[in-house]
Order: sequence, then C-alpha cells, then structure tokens
Amino acid sequence: MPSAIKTRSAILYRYSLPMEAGVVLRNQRLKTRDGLILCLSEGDRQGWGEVSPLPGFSNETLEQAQTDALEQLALWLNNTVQESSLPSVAFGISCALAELDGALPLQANYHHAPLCHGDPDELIERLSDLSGEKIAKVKVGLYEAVRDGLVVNTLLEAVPDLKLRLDANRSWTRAKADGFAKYVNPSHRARIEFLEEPCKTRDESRAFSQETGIAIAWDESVREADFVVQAELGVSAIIIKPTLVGSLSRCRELIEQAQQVGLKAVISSSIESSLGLTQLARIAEWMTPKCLPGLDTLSLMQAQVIRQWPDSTLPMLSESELDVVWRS
Ligand code: OSB
Ligand code: MG
Repeated sequence: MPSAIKTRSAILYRYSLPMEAGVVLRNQRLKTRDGLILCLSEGDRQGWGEVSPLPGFSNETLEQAQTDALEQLALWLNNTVQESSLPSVAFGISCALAELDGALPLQANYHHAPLCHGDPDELIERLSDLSGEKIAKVKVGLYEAVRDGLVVNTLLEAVPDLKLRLDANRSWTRAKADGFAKYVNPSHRARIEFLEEPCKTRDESRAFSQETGIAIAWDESVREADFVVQAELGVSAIIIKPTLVGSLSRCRELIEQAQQVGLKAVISSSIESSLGLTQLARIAEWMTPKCLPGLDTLSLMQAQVIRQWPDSTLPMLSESELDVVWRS
C-alpha cells in the first residue's frame, strides 16, 4: 500500500550506561554498556528494539552494528526489509517490527532466576522474598572449583525447595569439574537443573555429565556453526540469548527444535538495557511460558532506558536524554 509507506519514520538512538564496578566479562572489565535503540513509526503505531552487541560475546562491534542498523532502517523506509546477518541487528529490528505489528504480546514473565556472583548468604536472603518456584543461578568457575562445590552444596542444603542453575562458561578442565562435583552431595545433584558448559570442550562436558549425573546445558555451543539441537544423554537445556542468536523467528526456530526433542529452552539476557530486557521478559512469556528466563542482569547497570523494569528503583533515561544517531 503506497500510502502507508509515506507515513513511515525511524529514529536511531545510542546509549552509554555506567556499569556497577567490577562487572567482568571474559576477562575484560565492562565500564559502560553501550548500545543502540531504534524506534520505527508507521501512522500512529510505534515499535521499539534494542541493538546492543555484547563485547567478548558478539562477533560484531557496536560500530558495525550501527552501520548495518542504518542500512536496515533505510531499507525498511523503502518497504524492502531483509534480515540482517548481524544477530544483534536482526534481533533489534525484529522486535521493533513485532511491536509495530502487535505481534509481540505485552504480557511478560518478570519472574527470573536470581543470579549469585559468589556470596551464598546474599542469595539465601533474596530467595526468602521470592514467590513461586525457587530457582537461582550461580556463576561458578571464577574461583576454586572446590569452593564452588561447597557453595552449591551449602545452598542446596540450606534451602530444601531450591533448584539451581549453574554456569561455568567453559572454564574447567575435566579434572577441575570433577573436583567441583566431588563436593556436591550425590543426593542433591538432581536439584541442579543444569550446569552450563562446564568444560572447555563439548565432549568433556558430556562425559562429565554422564559420569557425575549432573545435568548440563549448552550456551556458547548454541552459537557455534556445527551445533545441532538434539537430545543427548545428560543435556537438559539450551540457553538462548537473542542478542547473540538473531531475529525472533530464528529464536522461535531454535525453541521449537529444542521442545521437539524434549530440551528446555531458556531465554537469557546479554546484559541489554531495561528496554531490551523487558522485551526479553515478553518473549519468554510468549515463546517459553513454562520456563523461567535468565534475566537478572539489570542490577549490573546504574540506570534504565525508556522502559521500566517492574519494581526497579534505578533512575530512568528518557528518549530526550539519549543521543540521536540518525532520524528520518
Ligand atoms: O554466561 O550466560 C552467561 C550474560 C551475559 C553474557 C553471558 C552470560 C550472561 C548471563 C545472563 O549469565 C544471566 C542468565 O543467563 O541468567
Ligand atoms: Mg552461560
């Protein structure tokens, strides 16, 4: 409809948010989280999306994402959308288009697995305020594997209805992973919903799981070229980080493949701003309604952007406080 084309407009914003001191990702300190926010308008409807490649995880840089996002916006204004090859751009544009079409439901799953970075007492405190299913996520592999094992054992002992998700980010050798497992009481192991990527290779992780009875999940592997979604002994879930995976339809495809073979699909954050994070909560409710998403990353930032995460008291940056990169 040519008349609809005339009413289209787009804005691209850029944000830079200070992070809490000490957020370290893959051995690099993240002092600020930088990203792009786009707003598509058509008639009186709007759709927003976030394009924030994550340093150390995304293959594209923010500069590359910005160049590509600008091309995509120009294409959209010309009514010739095509999916970007950069996952962060494909994700952000597809969210904005889905909002514009009313395809992304407003209902959201704001329950998420609280993230523990080391202090078990602080986690136990937070769990006591939690309503519903008690699932927490603990980052392991940062300190001694033995200490991680003791922390996990202590948590499972202290909170009888707790289930844990653990994440080692491929930091262990088989020997270290075994050192961890040794300290986790075998009768508690079934309450480890999964341990993400314990070892440096997938083969080592599979063998670890089969020999210890601790379920594992694929996260980094999902983004590797040779990865195939399949049922495997000891594997209980795949982690889906849409900013690293791509468009909503690509995410949907992975989720369906996982569900078909009996794997959980867990929507998870790549440290998006509150705008992207609230959309991930909506995507989780929409596409994985029975599964708690991994979205406990807002507290790593010192501000929110445009959309409020429920109950967050962080200050909010509005549109007028963001830098405009480009507007049509
Ligand atoms: O290791 O899974 C990770 C966030 C950014 C980059 C990598 C990771 C994460 C998270 C997100 O852990 C939180 C979650 O999955 O619960
Ligand atoms: Mg992970």
